[in-house]
Amino acid sequence: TDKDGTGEQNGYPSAIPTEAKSTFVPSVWNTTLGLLEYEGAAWYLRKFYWDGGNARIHFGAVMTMATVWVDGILCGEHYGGFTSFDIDLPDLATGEHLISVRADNSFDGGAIPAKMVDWYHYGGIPRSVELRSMDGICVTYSHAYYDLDLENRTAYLRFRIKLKNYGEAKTDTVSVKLNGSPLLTCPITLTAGEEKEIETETVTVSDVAIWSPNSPTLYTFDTETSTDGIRDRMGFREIKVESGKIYLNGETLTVKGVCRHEEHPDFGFAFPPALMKRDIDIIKNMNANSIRGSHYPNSEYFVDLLDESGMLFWSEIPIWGVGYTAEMLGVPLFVERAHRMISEMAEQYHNHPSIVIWGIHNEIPSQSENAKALSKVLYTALKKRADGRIVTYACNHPFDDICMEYCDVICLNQYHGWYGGGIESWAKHIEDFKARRAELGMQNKPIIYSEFGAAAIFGHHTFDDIKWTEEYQARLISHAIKLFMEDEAIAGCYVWQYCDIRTCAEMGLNRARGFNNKGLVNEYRRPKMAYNAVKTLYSEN
Ligand code: ADA
Repeated sequence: TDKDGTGEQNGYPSAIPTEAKSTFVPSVWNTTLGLLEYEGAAWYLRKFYWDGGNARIHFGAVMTMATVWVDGILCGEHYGGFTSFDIDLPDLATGEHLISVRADNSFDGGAIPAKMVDWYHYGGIPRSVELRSMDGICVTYSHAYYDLDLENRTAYLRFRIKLKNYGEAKTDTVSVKLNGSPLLTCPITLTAGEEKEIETETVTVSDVAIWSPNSPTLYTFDTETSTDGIRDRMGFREIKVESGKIYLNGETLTVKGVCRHEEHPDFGFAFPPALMKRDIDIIKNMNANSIRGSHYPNSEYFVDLLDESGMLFWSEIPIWGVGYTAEMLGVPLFVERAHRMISEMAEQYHNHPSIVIWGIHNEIPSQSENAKALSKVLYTALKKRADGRIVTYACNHPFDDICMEYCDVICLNQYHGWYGGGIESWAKHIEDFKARRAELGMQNKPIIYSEFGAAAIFGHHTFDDIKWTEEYQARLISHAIKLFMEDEAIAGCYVWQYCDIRTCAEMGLNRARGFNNKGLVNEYRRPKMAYNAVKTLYSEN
């Protein structure tokens, strides 16, 4: 650790200090005994052997600002804790090298997330790091785009492929195979060191198997040059919003969802794969069909599992609004980072069929002009990608929000019966908001309740049905779900939240145990009464 920021002067970029302790990557430092509350910078150093030639280091995620040195030379930096990034090391000599990474989770004036959030600021390297050998023209990504003729089960498929030439000027061919069969080839010429994105021709694929929650068929595709290649997966599905409804593959979709933090008290954000699978099983067992990845891009491994299990996913960036004033939303560094985070997320997760919604922010002061300008920038950037996904944000003050032109579906976070009003105030709120939507002339935008819920301490029961008991939580959530499910204007909901999570000190004393206790299961995945109540309601509707 480097509390006073002297690591660089102390020579950490170029030598493993004698006081260094060994640790494990991927992990967060907070789960190391004695470091639970540590915030700031920490250094990760490791020697590695290299056979010579161009190298690329791929980081799955580093919280939040990463600075990377190799053999004492600064090689690159990256801001943003939940997306992957690469650092190139051209012509790295044969022999032993030292990589040194400073991971810093402190906050500056443009921080995303802000210091004030309702989760824990874990630090470290929570996703894996890989060393790759790069030769000739290499494939950075290959993104599948398609139009679907659902009736005839025909797809019109093309690819946008990003290439980088690690060698001298070269002419080559890039080819794509779908499920092992040749699909297309495309001649390419790149100058020395050139990086470019190409777009292939469109190919007709007949008899496609459609990806859906009940039948999540995935296709594997290989994108190859003569010296490199990547294998990825995709699924053919269509999500669209029309006349106030959401349609998945031509059928009306009712979202039966749950918000989930990718967090566990013993692992933080370095979430174990087997537990990811278990979470999906627990959520499927509840008859839910969708997860909101609140409040940041989840591990790509998790999204792979969602693709395989047919679970629909909402992926968002960590702009958690209560931490920002309207003024802060206009700070150029903040806006630039937000834009970059949206682009990195959309690029990294492009091929995952489970992702049907992009979220641009959560509970920002959306009654302000700065919020409107930010929403416009982020919404437009995602729409320009034309990947067919729904773009939205979660709003907590729907009656004075001025950003709703920049969403495809109106998503509301509401806590009637918990923070304000009684459980019975839900019905009035819903009617009032529908009137507001009509006033705005936005009846063509369906409504989703993207958060609602109540805290319950696991195992806390009383004869009286009062706040903090499992009974009260189950009653409130059931009441709200019943209202949502019988209302034509409402396309579904996401219960806040799947599991109890550790939260940060800034949330103060209204977070019992230092946890947000609104989970349907506790932090060790033990079900509360509300879990079974939601399971019943989600099976009926
Ligand atoms: C907000 C927020 C969540 C959580 C929730 C709550 O809507 O988006 O992250 O903090 O409230 O529990 O109050």
